[in-house]
Formats: sequence, C-alpha cells, structure tokens
Amino acid sequence: MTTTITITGASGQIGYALLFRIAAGDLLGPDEKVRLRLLEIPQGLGAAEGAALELQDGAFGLLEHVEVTDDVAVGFDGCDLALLVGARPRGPGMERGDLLAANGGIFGPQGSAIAANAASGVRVTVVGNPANTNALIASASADGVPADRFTALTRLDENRARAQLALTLGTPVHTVRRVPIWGNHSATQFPDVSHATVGGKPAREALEQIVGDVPAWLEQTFIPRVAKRGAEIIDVRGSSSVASAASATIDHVRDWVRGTEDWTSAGVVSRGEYGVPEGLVCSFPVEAVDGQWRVVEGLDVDDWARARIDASVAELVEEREAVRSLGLL
Ligand code: NAX
Repeated sequence: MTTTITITGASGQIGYALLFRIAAGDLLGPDEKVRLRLLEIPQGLGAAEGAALELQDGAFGLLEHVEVTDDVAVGFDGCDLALLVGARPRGPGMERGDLLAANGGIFGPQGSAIAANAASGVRVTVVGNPANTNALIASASADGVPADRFTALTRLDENRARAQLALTLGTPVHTVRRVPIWGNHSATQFPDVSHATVGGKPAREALEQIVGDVPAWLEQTFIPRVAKRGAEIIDVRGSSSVASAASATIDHVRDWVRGTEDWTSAGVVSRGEYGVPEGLVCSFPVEAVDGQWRVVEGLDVDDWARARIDASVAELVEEREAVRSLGLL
C-alpha cells in the first residue's frame, strides 16, 4: 500500500522536520510506503526543492515519490492525508480580523482544492494557526467532504501538559495519561488534570502530596506553564517550537489512522458534546476508533473546569463570528 501525504508549508520549519520523520516510517509504520506532495507558495519552492533533494539523499526505503508544487490542485491530487502547516503569521500591527482574513485566503482555497482533488477518504490535520478556526474555514469550503475529516492539532499542548505533570510527579512521562486539552489552541486552552492517571491510578493524590494546594498549583503554575509554553520556547531557544510540533503532528495523525490506546486530545468538529456549540472545531478528550475520532463522553466536569472550558469555547465562537462577518463561512 502507498499513502499519499500532502504537506503545506513544506519548506518551513515544522514542514522540514515532518518530512524526514514521515519518510522514515514514523507516521504509518515500517510497512506503508509513502508518496509526498510538498505544497508551497512560490517563494518557498526553492527550499522545498532542496528538501526534496535531501529526501532522495536519505535513501528512505518507504519513500516512493516526492513532488514539489505551488499549485493546490496538484498538491492535493489523490491525497489521503493532508497536513496543513503553512499559514500566515501575525505581522506587526496586524489585527485579529486581518489575521483571520489572511488565513481565510489560504485555508478556504485549500479546502476547495481538497474537495476537488483529494482521495475520497482524505483526513486533514491543520497545524497552521489559528489552527481551530483555519480547520473550520477549510472544512466549510470543502463541499462533499464530511466535516469530521477536518481536525486541528492540540496534541502538542497535551504532550506539554503530560510532560509537566510527569516532571512534577517525578515519574516517566509514559506513565501519565488522560490529560486532555479542552477548547482552542491558544492561551485560553484548558489542560485538564482532573481525570489524569499515573501508572493507571488517579494522579490527584500523588499531586496533593507533592504540591499541597492543587487548585492553586493548577491556576498559578501548571495551566499558565502549559498554555504559555510556546512563548517560553521562543524565549529560551530564540525560535518557535519546531521538532516538538512536528512530533505532536506525527502522534495525532498516527493515532487517527492506527487507533489510540487511551484518550488523547484533538481539535474536532463539535456535535454539541459538553454543550460546545455544534460545528466549532474544539479540542476535546478523544479516542480514535476504526479511523475516526470520537469524543470521550460522560466525564464529570466541575464548575471550575466548566468555567475554563466555557472561556476557551467563547473565544472559538468569537473567531467563528469574525470569520463569518468576513464572508469566509
Ligand atoms: P514557518 O514560517 O517556518 O513556515 C511556514 C511555511 O508555510 C513557509 O515555508 C511558507 O512559505 C509556507 N506557506 C505560507 N503560506 C502558504 C500557502 N498558502 N501554501 C503553502 N505554503 C504556505 O512556520 P513554522 O514554524 O513551520 O510554523 C507553521 C505554523 O504552525 C504556524 O502557523 C505556527 O503558528 C503553527 N504552529 C502550530 C502549533 C500547533 O500546536 N497547532 C504549534 C507550533 C506552531 O506554532
């Protein structure tokens, strides 16, 4: 079997990191051949061509073909998995409306091109920010493609949350599970430890023993640390998160295709779960079963968590209204 994977913004930082992980089999395993389509804007074509040469030099056994293009129809032709990484960053003096409009001009046409050219089972993961609303715009433009094929990446936020919890508890990160992200991939996101487990047991007691006042620790330390981790990386590294973002993208798509062992987080189209307005692309606790994300339902959400979720969902509603008023939906 060969899977065709389109990466937009392929010569950007995250795109470049993704290409080699995918070619090495980290996404779909050691038996699945891949065909890569690198979609860039004209200014990015040279660097994408260079990345394609390096992919040749990697002599990856699973890599069947690489195509570089700035034509969306070619880029999404026969595409099974679309990783929409390229986006317009917020420039100096740019208002939120300008940012949404600029990205609408990217994700709307990409959604249409996916509908017209991609394989019928295409699955789309939006990484480029504002990821949730970009996914909504792409989905709205993709006539005939079910909305649940469009997702936004919040796995990096979840990985950050699990890692911070593991560091606090002094336990290996793989033992920490069920730390979902709710809401928007933004500073309003809600990383939720209330259902977290460590080695299969509730994390709450262990956390109390170490941090004492858990609510204060969540408010003052944990949530801000996770929600502002991107800024912390920029401060320390002098550049935004790249390899960790690529790695989380691999985690998201791999789990979507191959299934999850336990809950994880993804921005998926709301069907009204937990009172989130239908149609928003919102991060929830999810499981992937038979190639589809399903929101984990029936979790207890206390008043404090509810307020956090509502605040992030309100931001998603505002973004949707702004995009509507721009005629992008
Ligand atoms: P870069 O600026 O390095 O790369 C972006 C690339 O996209 C450039 O090569 C550019 O030429 C290309 N591009 C722009 N418009 C395009 C279009 N219409 N079609 C195809 N390609 C296009 O950014 P990078 O560091 O790679 O980040 C990419 C995006 O990921 C940004 O929007 C960033 O904010 C977002 N992130 C999202 C994260 C998430 O968890 N959802 C975390 C990491 C990252 O911040």
